[in-house]
Amino acid sequence: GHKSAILWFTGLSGAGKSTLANALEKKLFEQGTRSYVLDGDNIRHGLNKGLGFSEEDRKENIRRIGEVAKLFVDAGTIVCTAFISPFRDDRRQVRALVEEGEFIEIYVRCSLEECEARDPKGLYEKARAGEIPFFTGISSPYEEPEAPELIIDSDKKTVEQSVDEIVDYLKKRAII
Ligand code: GGZ
Repeated sequence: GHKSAILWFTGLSGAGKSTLANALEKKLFEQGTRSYVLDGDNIRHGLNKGLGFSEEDRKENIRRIGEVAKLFVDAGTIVCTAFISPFRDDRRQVRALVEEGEFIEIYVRCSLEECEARDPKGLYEKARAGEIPFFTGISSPYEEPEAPELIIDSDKKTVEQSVDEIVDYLKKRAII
């Protein structure tokens, strides 16, 4: 058995949130623990279709994701969420939706320089050219977590090492 929890990945575009969340889901599955990943692919194209990237829309994006994540916790599952979630206050509000210890904030830390160098979708280049307004890190803020449960330096560790670190944490906290 396992406890339910929200593993809330936060960080810049290109920091590796989705990659880590999906690799973690796979690792947990291999160990016999079912989890589920919420990310842009299944949320921004569905439930939150129509929301953009203004401060107001991001706030609403995160609020809805928080409510959905809470439902997963109610259902007894582990849910991994992979969204930039740039505002401290929005993350704090999600934390407050669940019991103490059920919200695990994982800061996927990566310098803007490295994210820009990776630029897997060419979005930073477009943002620099002024083609994408309100781009996080360029023309919209990212508020770093002040007291995340975990910090993963994705520019210094492999995906495998990072996943192992998260799994160790979950064991230490008796979630899995
Ligand atoms: C940041 C943007 C923007 C702007 C489109 N700013 O690397 P990606 O492509 O796949 O991930 C980014 C994703 C961010 O959506 P989130 O729902 O995680 O953002 S938030 O939590 O702030 O609501 C990026 C793409 O969408 N994208 N425009 N202006 N990222």
